[in-house]
Amino acid sequence: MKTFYSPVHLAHAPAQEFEMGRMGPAVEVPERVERVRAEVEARKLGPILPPAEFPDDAILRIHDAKFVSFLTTAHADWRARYPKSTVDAIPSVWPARGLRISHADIESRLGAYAFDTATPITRGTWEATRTGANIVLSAAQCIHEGERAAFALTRPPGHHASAEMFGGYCYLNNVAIAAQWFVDRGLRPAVLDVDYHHGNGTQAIFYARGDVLFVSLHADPSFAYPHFLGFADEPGENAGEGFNLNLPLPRGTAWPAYAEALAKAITRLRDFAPDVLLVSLGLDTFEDDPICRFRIRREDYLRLGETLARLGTPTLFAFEGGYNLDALAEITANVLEGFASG
Ligand code: Q9C
Ligand code: ZN
Repeated sequence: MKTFYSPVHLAHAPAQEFEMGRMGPAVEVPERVERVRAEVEARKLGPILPPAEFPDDAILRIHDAKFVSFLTTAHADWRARYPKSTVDAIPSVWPARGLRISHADIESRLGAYAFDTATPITRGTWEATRTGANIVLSAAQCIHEGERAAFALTRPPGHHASAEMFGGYCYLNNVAIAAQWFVDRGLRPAVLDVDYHHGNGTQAIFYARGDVLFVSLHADPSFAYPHFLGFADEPGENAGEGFNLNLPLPRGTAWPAYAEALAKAITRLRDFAPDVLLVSLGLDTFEDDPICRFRIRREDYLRLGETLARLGTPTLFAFEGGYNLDALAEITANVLEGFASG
């Protein structure tokens, strides 16, 4: 399977994130993708290719134009506002209930567009994010041209970003952009999100639509990030009713229970019969992930890949979360290898 990759992601390297009441070390770091790239090479899983350039239109089919323009200048605006600051842009005030949304200055724009404090905007964030969209669209194009599968090795990740919100280490929703690109070519895509965290951005983008199915396996938001979306009672609305399926799981979930939920997801996917499957491939379900609480083991990721292959649908894998740097490359490659052999 082809892997699409660009070193431009290295430009997005936040040092710190604000969480648990303090500034702490960032976990969404460049080494994640560098390690996976090396493993794809070492295990000879296929060629590693640079992305093609795609115009902004594909992004603007999903994201609000003012939001995109905010992202392109946010870091420069932050520098202009705080010339002596040496830290990345992080919001510190939000238009919560009773307050008014304003986009007047960089502080109001950060508050209006962000939903957490863990997603800093650095000097290179936009460049890396924009290239990420090219990567996922290159993978989409290669599937459209007849490949059985492709791997978009992107960072920053995307599934927490909605039409006009960034957060959860995500700025643009890569998978949603690719799904819309397929819709615009007359295809019916489904998204399966296996990241530990609920893909609130992807769900929100397609919630009222029946032309894109969203299915997600994730830690129950009653104890896990993103806390405010991803519960079982979110079926979709209007034309989208019945086209959103959340399968929240308890802390400590290991492969047997995970495989049961996966079987439910697969049943729904089969019933929808998509032309193309987009997998939000988060690897933070791993037993030793530093910020998550599932117990999926190294060899289980081979089973995950094999199970997805049995659907027999052209499949785009888009890299999302996963933070154990010592295991990330192996478990990511296990999914791809399991798929290729399944
Ligand atoms: N104490 C992705 O995996 N903070 N984003 C979690 C846990 C933010 C995760 C708090 C996690 C974002 C793509
Ligand atoms: Zn995650």
